[in-house]
Amino acid sequence: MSQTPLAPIPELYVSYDSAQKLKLEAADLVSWDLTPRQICDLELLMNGGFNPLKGFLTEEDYNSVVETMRLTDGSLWPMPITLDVSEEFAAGLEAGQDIALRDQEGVILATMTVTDNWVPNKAREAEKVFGADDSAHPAVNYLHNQAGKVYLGGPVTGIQQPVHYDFRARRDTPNELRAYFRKMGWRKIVAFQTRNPLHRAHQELTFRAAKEAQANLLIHPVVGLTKPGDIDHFTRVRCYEAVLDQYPASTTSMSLLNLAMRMAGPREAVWHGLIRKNHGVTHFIVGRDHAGPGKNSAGEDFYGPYDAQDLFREHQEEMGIEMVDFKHMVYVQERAQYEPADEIEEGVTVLNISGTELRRRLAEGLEIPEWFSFPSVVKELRRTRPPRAKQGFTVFFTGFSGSGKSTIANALMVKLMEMGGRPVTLLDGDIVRKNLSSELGFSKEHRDLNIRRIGYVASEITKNGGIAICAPIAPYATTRRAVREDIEQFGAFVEVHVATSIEECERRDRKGLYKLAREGKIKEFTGISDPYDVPENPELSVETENVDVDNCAHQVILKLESLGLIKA
Ligand code: PPS
Repeated sequence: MSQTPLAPIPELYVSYDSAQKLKLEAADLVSWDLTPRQICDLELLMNGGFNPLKGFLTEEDYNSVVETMRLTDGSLWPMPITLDVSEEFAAGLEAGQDIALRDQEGVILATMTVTDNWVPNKAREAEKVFGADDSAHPAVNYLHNQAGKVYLGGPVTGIQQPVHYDFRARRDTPNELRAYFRKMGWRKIVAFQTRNPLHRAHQELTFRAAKEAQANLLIHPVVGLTKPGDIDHFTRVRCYEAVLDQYPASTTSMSLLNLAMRMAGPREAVWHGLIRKNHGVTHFIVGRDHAGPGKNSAGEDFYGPYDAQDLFREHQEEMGIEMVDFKHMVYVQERAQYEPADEIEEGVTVLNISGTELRRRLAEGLEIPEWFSFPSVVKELRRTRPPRAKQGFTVFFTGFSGSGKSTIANALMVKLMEMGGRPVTLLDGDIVRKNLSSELGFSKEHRDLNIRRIGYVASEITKNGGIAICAPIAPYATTRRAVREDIEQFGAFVEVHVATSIEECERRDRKGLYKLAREGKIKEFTGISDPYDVPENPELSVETENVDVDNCAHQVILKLESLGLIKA
């Protein structure tokens, strides 16, 4: 560490004049439209947040990072920062070619010289970086089901920062934060990384951590991509702003970090430490199960609760940033204050509300006590998370053609409209194919596109407080899961498997399609000549043989009631 802690760190941006020139020249370059995750990565590459990286990893560096957590030059770097693209895009590139990297509106952010172009071993990456090739891990799921098949590597030349229209004054590059610390005369700074709203316990623990380290405090929340299902960053930032007032003036600051998290536990903790070091921070709070992704497909935790702390401790000297233990704070009723759980004597009344319990109380509109959170924070959360019975949701029927999806979906729609309260939209397979997907056929690619479109419309309806009822075949489990993820950001996703057997559907053959499929006159027919992944864990499975439609729809209504989505 030869640099003084708060000297500027290298960025990848060129000067303003060169950027203007490059922008014009780049009009002739092949363009890659960056995904939301790549935009986050690029921003931190360009502004030095990912120092010492100078671009997206080359194949050699990638392999080295995956296997050893180090770049080929020996620098510690635990996370592969790769530019994943489609096979078609990669196939058109030559070694050494410059490409333009653009945001989703086509604004050029950078150019990149593509030195490397390779097909990674994703299973190996999953095992080594995320600990298991298990798609229950959000980053492994992303790797296999969202990321492109080919990686490009090479140095990046920064032209301009991605544009953010929200909370501009709260966003700082590493050098801006360093300058701020210099100006304020802060020499020791404890950073707190978070992707959740802060409540009283967090306020206590962060302030204590800073006091113990005799340091100032930086609340450094992630506003890029976090774990699917997290509270949106707009709400969280409003909550953080409310909490900031609770710290003694000029001890604490907040800055937003446009990081795309991977939820990689131990490796992620080390990565977070390196990023904070680049932002001029000297101490970093690492808690139990830091950046944990939740349970694996066997229902067990991906990482041990202290794996992240252990790995961080092992590397902290090399990183030049010190770990501060996260104290688990609980409320002691007799003394009406928060205290570290491990310092409390027997016999006192300890109060605690878990994250799950908080979500339940919000979902059901129940009281959230003042000892737990600040009224201003609770008010924000209630605005975003109204009780479940007032939120939007999606009922997603899936099953073979002729299984009865549309009939049950129609009956359900009418019953929900009779109840009133929320607008109801039916996105039936046939209706969608006529209005939204008329150009599509039944190849896997087209079916996926069709279902993603339905998912998109349903997610918008759900986000805006309506009820979407979808009734496509939706034969592929991975696509259904992707749609679930899109929708669960905004409300409940209730998957209903209409479990009519293929034999029964063929026997009914209402539209005469099975006959044509058997005769080979319709190709790729689901259940006959095309696969159907039976849902493994649907919220509900309905049998239609010997059960009338009204009863099937009623079963769905009962399910919605039991989930608190409608009130009887
Ligand atoms: S998918 O797979 O979810 O995109 O299918 P979906 O949009 O629900 O469309 C299914 C309806 O299209 C008719 N049809 C076929 N189904 C399956 N396989 C093939 N090859 C096919 N060709 C046409 C069929 O009428 C389906 O309607 P439903 O309402 O399911 O019976």
